Amino acid sequence: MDIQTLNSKYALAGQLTFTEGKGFFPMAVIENQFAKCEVSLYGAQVLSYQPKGQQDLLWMSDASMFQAGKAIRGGIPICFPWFGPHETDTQKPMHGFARLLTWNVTETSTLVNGATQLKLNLNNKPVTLEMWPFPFEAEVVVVVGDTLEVTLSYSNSGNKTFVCSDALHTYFNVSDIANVSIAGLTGTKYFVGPDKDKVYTQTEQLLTIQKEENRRYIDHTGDCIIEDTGYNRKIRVVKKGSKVTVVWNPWDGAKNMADMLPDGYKTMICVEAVNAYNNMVSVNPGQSFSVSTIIGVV
Ligand code: TA6
Repeated sequence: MDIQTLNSKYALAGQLTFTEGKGFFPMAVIENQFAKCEVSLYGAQVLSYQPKGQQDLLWMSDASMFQAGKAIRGGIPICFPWFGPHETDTQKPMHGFARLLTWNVTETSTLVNGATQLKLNLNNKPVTLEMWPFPFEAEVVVVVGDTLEVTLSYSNSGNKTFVCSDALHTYFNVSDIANVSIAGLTGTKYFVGPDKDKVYTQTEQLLTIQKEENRRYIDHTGDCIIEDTGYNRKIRVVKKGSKVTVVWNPWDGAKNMADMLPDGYKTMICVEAVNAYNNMVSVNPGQSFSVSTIIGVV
């Protein structure tokens, strides 16, 4: 659908319009009494969420590519129907295909509390069936209020059970990684990177980042608080329907990434709502599953 048609069907006067974003990707721009937010239809990816009077809560790489077939580096990438590399075929795209396809707008509305809601949808098509042989219907619902709530739901529209993994791979914008600590993970078991065999338990009350971190906290459903003394704020990260939390900062590894500046790691931290590993999601025909992340300044 072109921008003009999107606006004529789904714009909300004074709150939501569609425009052409970077890479010519159609984008919803939402601005209401609470915040400004941009959502790319490519990947159903929230790119920015800036509550009034705040720095953006979300980080976007200055070197991100906005190019069909490549993932956008920043905001909230949607990982589905697998998280990380594909289990048996590493030729298939990292983190699934949901972040590499353009989603359709199905509904926009203003909620009773004044928040703005946008619904996007992606169904199976030949290109998805080639990579993953299951009929599905997926929806992303973005609610922009004094918090940002992003929900990914998917249902099985075929006749065989599928097992998948997912993530809301949120990149948070921070003043400097040296000013950041993360609470809410104490006592939780985690492994590092893909090495599932060595399991550690976090003993520290606060996680600080002083090197590359790629921790996968298992059986973790609670909130995290990201404290940033530079921006003088705490961000609460709430999840629903997610049993794994991933904390990632590539540190020096940013140098080897085509879509991140070498010092890009200094102003970001990923705290992700994930289902994977010992918490894969199994969806029977006709059934559905949802995962949400809710972020806001406390
Ligand atoms: O969620 C952390 C992670 O799985 C890391 O291992 C890291 O590779 C990252 O995601 C980014 O993946 P991407 O495909 O976006 O480069």
